[in-house]
Amino acid sequence: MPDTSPSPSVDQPQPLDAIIIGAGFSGLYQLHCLRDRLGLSVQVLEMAEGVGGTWYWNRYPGARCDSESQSYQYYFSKDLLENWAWSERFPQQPEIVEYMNFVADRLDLKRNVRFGIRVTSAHYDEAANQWTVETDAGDRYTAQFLITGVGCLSSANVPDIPGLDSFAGNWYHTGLFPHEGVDFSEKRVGLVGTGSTGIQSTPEIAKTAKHLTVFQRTANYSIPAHNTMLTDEFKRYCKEHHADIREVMHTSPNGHPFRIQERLALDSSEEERAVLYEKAWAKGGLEFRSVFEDLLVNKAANDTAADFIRSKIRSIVKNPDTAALLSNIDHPFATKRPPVDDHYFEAYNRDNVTLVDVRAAPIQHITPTGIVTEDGEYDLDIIVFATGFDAMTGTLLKLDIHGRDGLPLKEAWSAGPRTYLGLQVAGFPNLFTITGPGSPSVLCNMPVAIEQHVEWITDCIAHMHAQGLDKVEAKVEAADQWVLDVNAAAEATLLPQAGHSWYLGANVPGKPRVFMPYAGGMASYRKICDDVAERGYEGFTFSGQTVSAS
Ligand code: NA7
Repeated sequence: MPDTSPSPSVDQPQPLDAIIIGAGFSGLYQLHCLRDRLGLSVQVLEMAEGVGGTWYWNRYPGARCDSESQSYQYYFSKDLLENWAWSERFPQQPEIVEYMNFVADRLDLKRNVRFGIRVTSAHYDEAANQWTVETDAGDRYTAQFLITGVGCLSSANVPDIPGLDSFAGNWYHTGLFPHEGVDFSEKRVGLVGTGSTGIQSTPEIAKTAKHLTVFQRTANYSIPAHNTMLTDEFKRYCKEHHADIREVMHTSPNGHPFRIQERLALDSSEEERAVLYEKAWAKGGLEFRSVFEDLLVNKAANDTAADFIRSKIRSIVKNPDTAALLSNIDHPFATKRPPVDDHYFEAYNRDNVTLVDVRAAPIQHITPTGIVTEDGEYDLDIIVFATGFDAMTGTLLKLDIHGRDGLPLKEAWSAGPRTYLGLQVAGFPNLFTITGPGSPSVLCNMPVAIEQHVEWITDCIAHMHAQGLDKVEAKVEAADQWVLDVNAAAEATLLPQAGHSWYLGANVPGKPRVFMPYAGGMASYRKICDDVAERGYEGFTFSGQTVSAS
């Protein structure tokens, strides 16, 4: 629903305490914390016509969250927890947007959000200790603090394929899908991409399309979701056990509501492993990863899970050539974001679905009538690009942020993102980046990562007010060390072995190859942030003075 609440006029006269960019999970909670807990003046600027962030835009067929619904919500408010109940095990996109509206309305947040406005630049003025933000509506806001809540997967990556402009049919990117939906009936549809999104869309599009051709560059693991409607009993359980569920999420490395089993894959016999994997497969969801604790650190352990999934693919897909193509996976399990599906592999048993290997025969160009690979042309009426995002840094860089002395963020990050704790960038005082690169973010169940960041930022600003401080900035040496820590955390896992993953920025031509999220685990990361604060915000400089003990 478009919001019609009053917003400041062009060139808002009084500087605000804070400007927040984005009205998704991050921006809404940050607004609530700063406005309602600290009593600050805050304006949220949001490009969309409603709340929801990533979920506002990602309306593609089959769009559904991979986190279990009871964990995909705010936990800071008993009132919110008690007055909301999810209907399905894995919530669909419309229900998530409904939830975001429920929160925004219950906390009366929309009156401080200006919708339908895009930030075009942000400049820090050292003398005034102020951020000036300009928008595509030609107006300007100033504030002491600038906080980005722009999401990690919000900058659509449309591949630069020659001839796309000439395509006579319609084409769409899943991250910018039309709100009115797309009618695939009687249409020959081409779907490019087999990440989480392509894997969710395939069975849905196949249901109505005349023919669906899936263009696969990299085969992918996927675990069945076994999605289901939630029983009243389960809903009641969730309401009565908030604290227990939160405790599990807060102590697990990925912020999910299940514990990683404390056992090593190779300590079990082949038969024992098979039983455990079967059980986990039957349960479904991301919990599959928790069967053994060493799947992401020991390649031999990982191979056991990878082989199990490959054998499942071969047992599901009837055409042996298609099965071979789908199970020819070139990276260890879960080193790329592991998708969760609703009968993805089964979709290839339909007569109207074909898989095309664009690793062996790459896409060459697009004509008015279809996609041409080295093997020939595929006639299409519609193309859907499920080709992912310029993840983690894409949207931040598009904001055209300039720090001290006009330093563009693009320049500060020319060799890859450099942050301290994923929260701040040296040279950009009073700028906070919620779930920024260098924080666990996409390796964690997002609401858990978001709540932790928002609360840490709120505490930091409260601390500044209490101490009469007006400026906070990450120290260069603290950021340098954190970049090393982020690299070391990734190197301690198998994650960098998926050389083409978006965690590394490898999906966007020309993007520096740097492992961006912090892979040391959410629980450890939370402790690091808490310790930093406890030691007087070690590694940060306040009001030009070094408060740090280091
Ligand atoms: P992903 O995970 O980045 O997947 C994108 C897919 O698109 C992946 O299979 C890519 O192959 C493929 N791709 C990208 N560009 C091309 C070109 N030019 N030609 C052929 N194939 C291409 O994005 P998703 O939207 O699926 O998921 C993003 C996250 O959203 C997901 O992890 C969840 O957290 C939610 P590649 O693997 O690069 O060879």
